[in-house]
Amino acid sequence: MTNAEIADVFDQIADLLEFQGANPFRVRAYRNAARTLRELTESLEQMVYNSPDSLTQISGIGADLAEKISTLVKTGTLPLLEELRQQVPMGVLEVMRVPGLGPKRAAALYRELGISSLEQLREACMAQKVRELPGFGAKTEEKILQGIELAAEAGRRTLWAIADQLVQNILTHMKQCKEVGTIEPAGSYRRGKETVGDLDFLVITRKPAVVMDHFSRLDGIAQELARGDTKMSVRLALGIQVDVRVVPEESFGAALQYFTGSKAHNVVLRGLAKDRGLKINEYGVFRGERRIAGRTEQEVYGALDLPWFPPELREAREEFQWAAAGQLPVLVELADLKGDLHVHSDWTDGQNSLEEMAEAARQRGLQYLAIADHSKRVSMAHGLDADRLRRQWEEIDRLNEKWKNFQLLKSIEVDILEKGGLDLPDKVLAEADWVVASVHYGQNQSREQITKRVVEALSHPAVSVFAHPTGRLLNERPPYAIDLEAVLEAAKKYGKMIELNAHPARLDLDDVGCAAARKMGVLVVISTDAHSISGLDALRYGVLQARRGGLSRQHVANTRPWPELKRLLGRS
Ligand code: DGT
Ligand code: CA
Ligand code: CA
Ligand code: ZN
Repeated sequence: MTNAEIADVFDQIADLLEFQGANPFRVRAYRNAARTLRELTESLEQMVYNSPDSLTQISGIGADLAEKISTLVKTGTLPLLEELRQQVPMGVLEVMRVPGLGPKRAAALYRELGISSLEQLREACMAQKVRELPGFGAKTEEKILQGIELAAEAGRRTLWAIADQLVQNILTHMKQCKEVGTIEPAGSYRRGKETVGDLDFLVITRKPAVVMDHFSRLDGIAQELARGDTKMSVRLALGIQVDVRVVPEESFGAALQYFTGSKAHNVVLRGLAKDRGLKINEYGVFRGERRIAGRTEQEVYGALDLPWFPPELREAREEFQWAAAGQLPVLVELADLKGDLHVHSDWTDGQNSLEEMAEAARQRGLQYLAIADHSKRVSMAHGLDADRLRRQWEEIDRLNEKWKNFQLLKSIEVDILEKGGLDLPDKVLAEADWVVASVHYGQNQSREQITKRVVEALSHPAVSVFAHPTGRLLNERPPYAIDLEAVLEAAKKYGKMIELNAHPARLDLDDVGCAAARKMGVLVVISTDAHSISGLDALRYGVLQARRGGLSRQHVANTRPWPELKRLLGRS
């Protein structure tokens, strides 16, 4: 059991106790314990087996909680948890997790309206019964409905990074079958969309039945949904559906084009074909009965006098205008990136030392790395005050003597405070190479309020970039109410940059935001926000998103060597 899993159990106990109206001090003890355990660097499991006495030395963990941690590690569950689960209807846990609710409000909904499932909650909102409860109101009711929508959707779409692992597994499995000639993933996965609904594969084979039999032996299939002569669909245990289609070799390009989509892109394409008296479908491009293209995507697009479009651009946004002008952009690539400008270390909530992070970045071919640990306001992460920050910078100076073609940058992820203003004195910020500003608190402020404090932060001379600009967490948290256009305008005005946070659950800016920055002339910085060495590998997800936004290397700040980037910041 990982520390995070143990912390989750304690959080769940706190939720369930609070739902029951238990003593608030008892509730808080579990919540605080969960937070402490989540931040602990040593493994609880190892402590339980190697030095159980040391558990009580963790702050906030007394004999009782230590005992519970041991039981959890050894048995995988707790009598208390099982007991609470018996007492509280299962669906209530889901109701609690709807944004804007929580245990207390879930309890009121249960007590007053008998609501113990998302479906019942939705019905009660639709019937406008929820707004009548004390402390709820029409606006809350509306918010709850949106929250249910989000919670329902959360189960439906898979993060691209997870889909990618599945795709690689499936490809490896399928290539073990010698009857599989060619196999390619299509759909939203191929377009690099940040979440995918289902996976679509196309196969060329002379023996479809053999290929489908082989596919049905893939590990992790929960259910076979459908099987015909040329198409098979299954549901994986993880919940995602996978479609495999067998297509003839002479139509492969047309099928790949068609099933890559997007639907909107294909609609425009069909219109363009029609204008020329042609017909396009998954079998090819036809003049009358005669197929004039279909074997490759190049051939299919070529038959319509169009260039081959990188799949990331196929959303019917700007790609057809670019093609008409003969100016398809050359999109940014992973190899273009020369540095990562937002990572954390074990000075705050990261897992690796400065040196470990630096060596890992060097191994990945980067020339610079900005250590942007949290500032003090983010107390949960042991954020840095001016003294600790300066000590970190001294260590960075020492480390930098080691390397010739690599540099650690002195940086900070400074919090934009709820009331406006930055979390560290101007004097300290002025000494940094690179200042990342971000919002962690007051995320629920009104559009005016949150936009104002971000615009103000961008006007600060020391700030370099605004990080994870909308705060969204895919499947978990919607964007802040922020006015992105106003933020981009401010960035433009003050010569600041905007981050595309490459964490697979953030990808914030999204593709549309990236395109907006490009059109406004604001440079985008692709950074990982890595909290460990492996987090550095997320750069590629960011690159995919940037490409979806139509960004070329010149639109991305960290394709430049550091000295050049520094000149752009006016900090030479
Ligand atoms: P997803 O799976 O929801 O993330 O999105 P996609 O884009 O992968 O959509 P999906 O799996 O329904 O279909 C894959 C592609 O096949 C889609 O992008 C376009 C094409 N396609 C599927 N059904 C239709 C359709 O009814 N009309 C048109 N024009 N294209 C379709
Ligand atoms: Ca799909
Ligand atoms: Ca599909
Ligand atoms: Zn960060």
